[in-house]
Amino acid sequence: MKRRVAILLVSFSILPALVVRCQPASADENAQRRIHHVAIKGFKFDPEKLEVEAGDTVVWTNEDIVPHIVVADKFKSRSLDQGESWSLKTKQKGNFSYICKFHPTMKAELIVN
Ligand SMILES: [Cu+2]
Repeated sequence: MKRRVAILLVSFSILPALVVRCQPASADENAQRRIHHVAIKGFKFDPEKLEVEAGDTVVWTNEDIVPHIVVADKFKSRSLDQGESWSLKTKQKGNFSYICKFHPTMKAELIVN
């Protein structure tokens, strides 16, 4: 009986280690590294200045209770309610200043290298 308990204990301690090793491969980690997040909260973009590589994706998420719209010369989101996100896959290199269409004092910059 004691031996059976010991075997159970050993298998329970090995199991989590095996589960951790079975996590998705590094390809997923690379994909995640190329997604950048901008929070919209307190009537500010956070970060206000973001540098990415061409081909990266930027995701804006509105955490305010009022809607916001991300607008630059080259891109524009739909109206984002609280909790909603909008993503942009960057193609063109350059510096893109953007604002919120509803609140033009909200200013930020996206730099695509
Ligand atoms: Cu706004």
